[in-house]
Amino acid sequence: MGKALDGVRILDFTHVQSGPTCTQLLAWFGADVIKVERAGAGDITREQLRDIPDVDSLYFTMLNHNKRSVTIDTKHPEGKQVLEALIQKCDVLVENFAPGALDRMGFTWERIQELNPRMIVASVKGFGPGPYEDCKVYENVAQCAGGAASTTGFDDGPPVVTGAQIGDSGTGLHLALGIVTALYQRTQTGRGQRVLAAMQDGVLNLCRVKLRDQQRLERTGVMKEYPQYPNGTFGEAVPRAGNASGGGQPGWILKCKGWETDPNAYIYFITQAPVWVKICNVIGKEEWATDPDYATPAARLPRLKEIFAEIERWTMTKTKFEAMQILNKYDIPCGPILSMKEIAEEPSLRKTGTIVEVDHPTRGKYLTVGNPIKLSDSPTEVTRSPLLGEHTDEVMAELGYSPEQISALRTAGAI
Ligand code: CAO
Repeated sequence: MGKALDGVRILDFTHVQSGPTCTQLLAWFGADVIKVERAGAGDITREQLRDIPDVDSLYFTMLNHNKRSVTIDTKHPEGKQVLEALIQKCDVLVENFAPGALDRMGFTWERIQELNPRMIVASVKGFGPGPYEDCKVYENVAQCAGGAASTTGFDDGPPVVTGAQIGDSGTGLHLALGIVTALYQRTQTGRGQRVLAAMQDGVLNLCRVKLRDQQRLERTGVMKEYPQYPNGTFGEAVPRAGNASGGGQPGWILKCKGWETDPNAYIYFITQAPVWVKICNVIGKEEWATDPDYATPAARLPRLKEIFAEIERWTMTKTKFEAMQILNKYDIPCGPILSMKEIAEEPSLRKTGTIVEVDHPTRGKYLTVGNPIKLSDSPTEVTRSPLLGEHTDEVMAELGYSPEQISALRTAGAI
């Protein structure tokens, strides 16, 4: 069966996490992704957080599946010529260098246009145009600058970053969408274009509801679904909401049986309005179904702390999975707090290809997260990440270089 992006060639100049997650997705959809790395070293993540000496780290292997690796010194005059040939042959150049690095290599937008007017040039940068545009940025900087950290955590604690890599992998996703959109537009215009996904913008896009709340706060001075209501105070900016969820359907994380020793014996419990009567019955508080202090969502908002404490008395008598089973029977929205160990061992995730076991020549077998986006006509097969420079000769031959020319370029240090 063919793949959605069959025939699309990507010149992959990405490194670390944000860019590689983007090109990995495109590779899973069938694009031929040619990753350009520096000879001898390669993507810095190959050697970061290694768990086996001299073997590509999980950090690298889990972000670079289904790609080919070529090593080119892009600052070497003859290396630049190879790169020019690649630019002429590819559809998309993806990069996430520090600002200005591509220009310093001599590959400005104008130069790339000269070489290939159909080329789409897609970049991740930390910030868009503005006071910080020249800054280097990593994941947590983006989380802080995009509004996630100031709104995450508890009211009485410092700002907190989240384990979900919304700055890196989140921006990679945004960039991938920009690229396929530009490819689609090119089918009509015949022209390439630049695609920019700034990490601050990507994080802010994911924090959209918090900008909503900023404006609500400015208008009303209070947000009744936040844990600060009714006892705490609100300041000028959206506060950290702990584990609270939306206004109509308040939620919180509650202890389950075993919480004293298991750090993940918890459940997320949502007091969804349509099932309020069922919740009252399950936890043995039938009288709350008709008591005017509890019967309506508005009446419950100032009492959420007390209500969740009562529900927790019930959840603490069950394991998170027992509670799930009972609550799901009544369509009460809830979710167990799953540890990474539990997720890694979950058979249903293996079955759907969301967790995949991959074999690697020097590492052996390891687990990875497969393609989270499933296309019915473009199934994903996850193949291992390339060794450094594994495909240099193959790609050079495709560009028309003879074995003698390849060998001369190698001797010159260009590849
Ligand atoms: N041959 C020769 N030189 C190469 C090369 C190759 N194949 N590949 C890269 N280089 C050079 C670049 O040209 C650059 O040189 P100059 O500084 O002389 O122009 C140099 O390697 C380093 O590139 P860099 O500045 O991008 O790398 P860094 O490790 O210093 O910074 C990072 C890393 C991530 C902070 C920076 O790339 C960045 O801000 N990127 C944009 C935002 C981003 O994607 N951040 C997320 C990273 S994931 O957490």
